[in-house]
Amino acid sequence: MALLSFERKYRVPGGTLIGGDLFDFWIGPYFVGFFGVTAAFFAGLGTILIFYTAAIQGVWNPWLISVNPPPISYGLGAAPLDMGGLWQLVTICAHGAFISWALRQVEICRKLGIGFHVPVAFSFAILAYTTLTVIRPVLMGAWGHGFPYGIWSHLDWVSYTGYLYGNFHYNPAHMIAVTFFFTNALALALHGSLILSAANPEKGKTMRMADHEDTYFRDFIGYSIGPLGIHRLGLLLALNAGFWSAVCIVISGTVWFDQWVVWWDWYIDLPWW
Ligand code: BCL
Ligand code: BCL
Ligand code: BPH
Ligand code: UQ8
Repeated sequence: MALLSFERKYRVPGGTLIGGDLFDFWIGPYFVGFFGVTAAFFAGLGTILIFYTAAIQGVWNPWLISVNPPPISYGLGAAPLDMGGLWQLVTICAHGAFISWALRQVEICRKLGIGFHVPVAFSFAILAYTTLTVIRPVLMGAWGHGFPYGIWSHLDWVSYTGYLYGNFHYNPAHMIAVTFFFTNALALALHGSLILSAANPEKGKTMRMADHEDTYFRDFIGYSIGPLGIHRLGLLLALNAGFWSAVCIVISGTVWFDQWVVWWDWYIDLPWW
């Protein structure tokens, strides 16, 4: 990617969180920064450790490679490398890489003088990951409750963990999270199609702008949320999807131990039926 001439104006020094002008430069299109170096370090080391695990297990089929957490019996202690210790190291590297990634976003925002909305949004994804691999295992007293890092094995973990609480669909926070994911896709389908309908006309026709977009929905359903509003709504839906996902799994096995369908007994027990 060539450096576009107008980009020179935006490639300003400063705005870093740490280390002053250390690593305050670009390589090709990438801003490096202190957190670019730490991100590259943790991502590289974590990836090497995954391949090292594959090597000691002798498994090279990508679908079957799996870095497994320690057995529950190790509790919250450090496990030997081949008994889940590698999973613990990869988990540390993953946190190092993800958090560095978010802080590098913050530095880029500061350089450009824009808001921190993207790193804030990404931190909800990190929160969901941390909930699965640190917060819930710590609350339950063993690293063994984390999910294994493998393409098939992590799906097995989801299925197993779901059935541990009967039908996971009855988890009320899971219901809220699923509803946010579905609504999010609905909103993006409406937004993507509406923008293309106005901003990408046939050859020779003029492009329409926000007033046409507004008018379409006012004509159609009597209300338009507006061009700024739809982006606020999209962000709200996506962050809630991540947040309620974290909630639905952290309460399973910490405050709720039974089948999730039993939780609804309060509803059957209401006095007026
Ligand atoms: Mg999962 C599926 C990664 C947590 C439930 N999951 C997937 C696959 C991909 C993946 C292999 C497609 C995801 C996707 O398109 O996302 N899952 C993944 C990662 C994490 C994770 C990296 C994580 O937290 C670090 N998954 C979880 C937790 C469950 C879970 C434990 C609740 C969220 N996941 C499921 C279910 C399914 C997946 C259920 C599937 O059906 C699907 C699948 O087909 O599995 C086989 C959206 C993101 C993008 C489009 C951006 C691009 C992301 C790419 C594709 C990720 C590649 C990951 C790579 C193989 C991991 C190795 C990294 C290297 C060593 C650097
Ligand atoms: Mg469920 C969870 C939907 C059926 C058991 N389930 C979820 C939620 C979501 C969902 C609400 C996962 C999203 C999430 O957490 O993202 N489930 C869902 C739906 C159905 C469903 C729609 C359905 O039937 C239509 N679930 C079932 C059935 C159960 C069940 C009934 C199994 C039998 N479900 C569970 C269990 C869990 C869920 C158990 C969960 O643990 C999970 C959940 O809520 O987890 C929090 C959050 C996103 C992440 C964790 C990804 C984080 C990404 C990180 C930060 C970055 C990765 C970078 C990557 C490595 C980079 C790659 C390299 C680059 C590409 C170069
Ligand atoms: O850069 C980005 O996007 C281009 C950031 C990102 C984001 C952002 C970014 O800004 C935002 C706002 C979100 N994700 C938001 C969300 C949703 C709502 C909160 C939520 C649904 C979600 N992201 C989910 C997911 C998922 C799912 C559903 O599984 C995945 C796979 C991702 N997001 C992935 C990503 C990346 C494309 C990117 C991002 N979301 C973050 C890239 C990053 O952190 O790069 C630095 C790290 C590396 C290059 C590699 C690290 C390697 C590790 C050390 C080893 C691997 C460990 C891992 C645990 C193994 C897992 C194996 C699996 C098979 C299970
Ligand atoms: C080996 C090497 C690369 C070395 C680099 C040297 C070095 C040390 C650099 C340090 C810095 C560093 C750590 C760089 C790392 C570079 C790497 C490895 C990056 C990996 C990048 C990555 C995680 C890619 C994943 C991409 C992916 C699959 C994304 C998911 C799919 C989606 C959702 C794509 C979105 C499309 C897109 C680009 C959207 C952005 C966008 C938005 C959101 C928008 O709203 C908008 O309109 C206003 C746009 O238009 C302006 C957008 O473009």
